[in-house]
Amino acid sequence: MTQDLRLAIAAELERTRARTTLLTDAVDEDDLIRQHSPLMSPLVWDLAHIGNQEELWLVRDVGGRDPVRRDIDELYDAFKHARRDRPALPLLNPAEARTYTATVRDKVLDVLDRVRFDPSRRLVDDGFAFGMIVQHEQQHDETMLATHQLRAGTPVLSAPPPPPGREITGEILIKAGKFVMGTDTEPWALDNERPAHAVDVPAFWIDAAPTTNEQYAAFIDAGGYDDPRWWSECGWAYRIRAGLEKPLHWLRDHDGWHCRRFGRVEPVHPHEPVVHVCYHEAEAYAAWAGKRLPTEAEWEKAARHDPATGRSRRYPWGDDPPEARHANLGQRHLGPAPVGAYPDGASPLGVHQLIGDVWEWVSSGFEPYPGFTAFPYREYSEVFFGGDYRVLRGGSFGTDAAACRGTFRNWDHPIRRQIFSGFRCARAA
Ligand code: AVJ
Ligand code: FE
Repeated sequence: MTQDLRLAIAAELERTRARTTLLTDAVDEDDLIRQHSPLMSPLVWDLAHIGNQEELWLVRDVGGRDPVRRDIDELYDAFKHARRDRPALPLLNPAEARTYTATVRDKVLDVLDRVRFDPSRRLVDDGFAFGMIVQHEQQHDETMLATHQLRAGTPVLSAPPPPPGREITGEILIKAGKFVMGTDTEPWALDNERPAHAVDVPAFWIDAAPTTNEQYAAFIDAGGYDDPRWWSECGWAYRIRAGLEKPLHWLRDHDGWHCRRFGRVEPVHPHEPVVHVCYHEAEAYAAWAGKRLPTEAEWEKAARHDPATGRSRRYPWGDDPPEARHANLGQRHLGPAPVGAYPDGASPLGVHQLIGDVWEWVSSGFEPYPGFTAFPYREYSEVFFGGDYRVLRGGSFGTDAAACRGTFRNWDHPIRRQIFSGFRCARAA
């Protein structure tokens, strides 16, 4: 058992590092050091930060070993320097950052060989600290993928196109009643997903698929960006201040909408979920459509509640981990798949693509569940509760399966749209 866990962790660490290497070896030195947007870190900061978090938790804390580079902790502490200020720091250069992360990894593999997964030590029980660090690296890989999307210049990433879609329309009724939200049993679930607790959710309708580009373009064509009726007060103020008039990366051409994707310009695919919209745009679209965004509890009930058994599943399709047939995850494709591309990933009631493709904005702010305790550090979740954040659910095409499940909670400022964010609508029944 213990040996299986060790092997599974080693495989996850290696698979994840291959993705980090792909994202950082794809560009030249100058592109690693440069800041592609004030919203993002230089890629070389993410790289060394990945190594530094791994050192802090797995080498020093779990392993009880001496520091590799205590002198750089401050540079790679995300709370000490805002993203826009990071290029001016005396960062490790690309070669140093690669050597540092590799040195840390060697030590971690040694720690992993010797560690006892002692159930009375919560940090290592079930390999939690290793799972947390795998997820941390995958989260930064998704952030680096968003940096690649913002980067100018010739394309460096490629991937096969997603599978074809099929028509999925309409709404699914989710009946009133209690369901279990959050988890006590998912071994690598992070603190904000815990504890499991019953929530009584009134009946509601939820869209069977995420909002598509075609639907979103109809909102633009109907003057949705010019009518404050559809926008919240602060959403409208932001729409004016930032001059929003279409999703980020869209371009209007003589023959319709195009978008820039990882350095290539492509026609906007009508049946793919819209991506790169902020919360305010999602909210305005929903109001224009006569609907609203789902609450976080509604989203999770649609994704996990099995009406036949009353149980909450790990994923919409059941308890099995994601396979390629279930969901568009893990950067296998460089964009969302058209709706209907993953019938095997639908929920028991027929809600499609809750997992993968695009992160889905929900109407809830980022708050702790009843009984929350910060673990293992306050800075992962707790310091963000009660702030100006909205929750996003379900993961995107750029989210790895290790950092995505029915209970996983992401959050960001409601104005952010450089992330792979879309939405689906709901309404009261
Ligand atoms: C959970 C995605 C909001 O990237 O800011 C990475 C994850 N926390 N390093 C982020 C995270 C610390 C976090 N999000
Ligand atoms: Fe981080």
